[in-house]
Amino acid sequence: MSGILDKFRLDGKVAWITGASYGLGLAYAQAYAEAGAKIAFNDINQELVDRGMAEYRKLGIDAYGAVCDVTKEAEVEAFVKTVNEKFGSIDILVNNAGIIKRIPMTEMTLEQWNQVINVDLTGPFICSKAVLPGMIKKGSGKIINACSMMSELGRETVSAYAAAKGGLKMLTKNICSEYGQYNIQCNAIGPGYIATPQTAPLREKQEDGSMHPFDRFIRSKTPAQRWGRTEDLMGLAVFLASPASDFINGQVVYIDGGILAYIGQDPSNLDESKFKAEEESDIKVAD
Ligand code: NAP
Ligand code: GCO
Repeated sequence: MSGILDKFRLDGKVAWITGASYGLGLAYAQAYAEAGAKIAFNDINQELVDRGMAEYRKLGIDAYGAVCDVTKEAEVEAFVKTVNEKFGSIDILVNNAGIIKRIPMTEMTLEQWNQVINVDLTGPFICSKAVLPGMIKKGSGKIINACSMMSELGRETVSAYAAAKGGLKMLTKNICSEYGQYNIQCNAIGPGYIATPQTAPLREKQEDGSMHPFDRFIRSKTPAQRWGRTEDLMGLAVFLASPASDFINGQVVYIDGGILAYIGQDPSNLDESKFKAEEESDIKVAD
């Protein structure tokens, strides 16, 4: 007789995590593989795919990886066709690929704005559109979008990213609304501030060795007074990809250490001696 933990298994499922050579995407893929899924991932260039493949091999995961730009519909369709041929139709899509540009809006060019919107919002549209027909035919599917604190809050210099992540929250609700009738669930993970290469500039030590002001700020806004780690997100990623969440749809599940619930404290009250350096969670190809 199967027990409740079997509902969290992904045996026999095919999972595609976009932009998963490192960072949160690699963590999601590792968790899915441990839960029994076959893993497919893409990234923006061959160097990243090769580094990602090396990481997956180190983890004992026989992943399929290829270069695919999520903003290019033809590349996405070709990637999905290959995965379908290799593993069968895709059961789980994680729209993880993302970029951010931290530029004051008055200084941001239209090209920079469009770059962020294209990857962070249009990319998930293109990738979801590519996998939905297979999910409809199969009578089940899971689409998980990478939302953010910026799906709910603004902050200086991230106008394009916040607009994209806010839009992604509504795309999540719309895919739920349109395809829930086919037993397809579309939800989103809303990470707080997680120690990955994407947030490394916000944690870099100052020249005098002191904490980055933003590091201190985020710790003062987080009840746990720490940055999230990629492993903090793995359980939620498996839950949202598994039968255990079949009646959850259209939700953004925030995994932020309490940021959205907490007004925060005066950063100067923090006892810096308590903090150990946040380890980078994964590889990052040099820019
Ligand atoms: P990240 O630096 O945002 O990496 C995402 C991956 O996607 C990178 O490998 C990136 O390649 C790749 N990518 C970029 N553009 C692409 C494209 N057009 N097609 C395919 N792949 C592309 O990593 P992360 O911090 O692990 O974040 C993962 C996701 O979670 C992102 O959507 C991010 O916005 C979101 N998120 C992150 C945090 C956090 O605190 N880290 C919090 C909330 C939400 P490059 O290395 O060349 O850019
Ligand atoms: C920033 C950060 C954030 C995080 C994440 C928070 O510059 O504010 O990069 O945007 O990446 O999205 O949830």
